[in-house]
Amino acid sequence: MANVKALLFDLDGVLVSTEKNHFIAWCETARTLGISFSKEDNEALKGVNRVDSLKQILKLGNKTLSSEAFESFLVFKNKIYLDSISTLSEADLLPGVHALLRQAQSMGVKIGLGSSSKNAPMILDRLGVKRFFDVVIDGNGVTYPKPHPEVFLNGAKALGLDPSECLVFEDALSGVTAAKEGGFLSIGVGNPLLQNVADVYLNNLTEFRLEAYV
Ligand code: B16
Ligand code: MG
Repeated sequence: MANVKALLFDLDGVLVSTEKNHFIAWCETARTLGISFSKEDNEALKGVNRVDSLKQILKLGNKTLSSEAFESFLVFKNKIYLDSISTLSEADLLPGVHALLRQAQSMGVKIGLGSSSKNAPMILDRLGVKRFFDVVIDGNGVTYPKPHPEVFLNGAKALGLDPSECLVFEDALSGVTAAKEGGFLSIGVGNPLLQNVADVYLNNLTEFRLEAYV
């Protein structure tokens, strides 16, 4: 595929390995709720926004909460998550990220973020890579969460591009589904479960050759 004009990146699990921090925070939340929650259960939450993730955990435990309690567990989870990433810095960028952002920028290829996370702006800032992004679409600005394609469609639209001119990098099944539904070429990164699902699979971003797509 040639003629690519933009790269749209997921955040957690693609640019930075914060998926493990989300997992730890959800484990603690589930434990407090008396619900057993495994690594396999967590796989279904990757890329899924905070509200839908808690709904899925409650479903696992066959539990319901009042709207006040639901809200307080969202705050509880986010506090554990934020505490666990308090020392996040540029050193936490995943392999190949910085080099690819620099290369894309120098080649005039646009760069966008398509994340479900409401913490995305703060995390980009802490990683020191905000300056590379031409557009940031995150959990604060979408109506329909992944696997709906809105987050990536909004990114392409903001850049004035067609999905066929953009690549989407994702570590989650929900995100690859969103990319495919939106008409984007999906590049699965760092999650072997995506090997037969994404259009292209990479162990990490050092394996990506931008020259082959522009
Ligand atoms: P927050 P991504 C997603 O980010 C994560 O994959 C998912 O684990 C998390 O629950 C979701 O963001 C919401 O994050 O609680 O920070 O708003 O992978 O789409 O960049
Ligand atoms: Mg992700």
